[in-house]
Amino acid sequence: MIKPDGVQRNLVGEIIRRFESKGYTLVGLKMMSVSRELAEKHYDVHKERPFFGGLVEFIISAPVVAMVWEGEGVVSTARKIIGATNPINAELGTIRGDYGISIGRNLIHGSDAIETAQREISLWFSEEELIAWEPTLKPWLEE
Ligand code: D4T
Repeated sequence: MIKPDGVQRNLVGEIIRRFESKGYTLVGLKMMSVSRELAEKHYDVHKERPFFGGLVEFIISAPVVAMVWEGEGVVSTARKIIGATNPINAELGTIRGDYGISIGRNLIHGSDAIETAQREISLWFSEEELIAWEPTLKPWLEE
């Protein structure tokens, strides 16, 4: 999910480009204003943390772009493409390393495990919004 700072900073195209160029397949995409209820559910694991309130306010403060990407190793590789949670520690070449300076403005959320991805996909998308398609490029990307 491209967070409000990524949208406001006109980085939507750049962020999508990184996943597309790597070879992943886009199967879901929508821009949306996030309800407080969805933001709270999404960050439920952090509800006892001191930054929870501010994080929820931030996520609902402007539109986000929710995406579902598919392909070999996508969850773990996406974490590498995204970079460390705190952009100050994120390697250059990652999204957060190249475009961020502050943990509360780290541009993008990525699911941290397959089970989390499954939970988050069903939270953010209905089944009809997910498109199963066969990219003609596939044999050139995966053996
Ligand atoms: P997300 O979940 O947004 O992909 O980030 P990470 O998986 O990399 O990091 P996280 O779950 O630990 O943190 C969730 C979210 O909270 C913000 N945050 C985090 C913050 O504002 N202050 C903090 O001290 C921490 C730890 C940033 C990401």
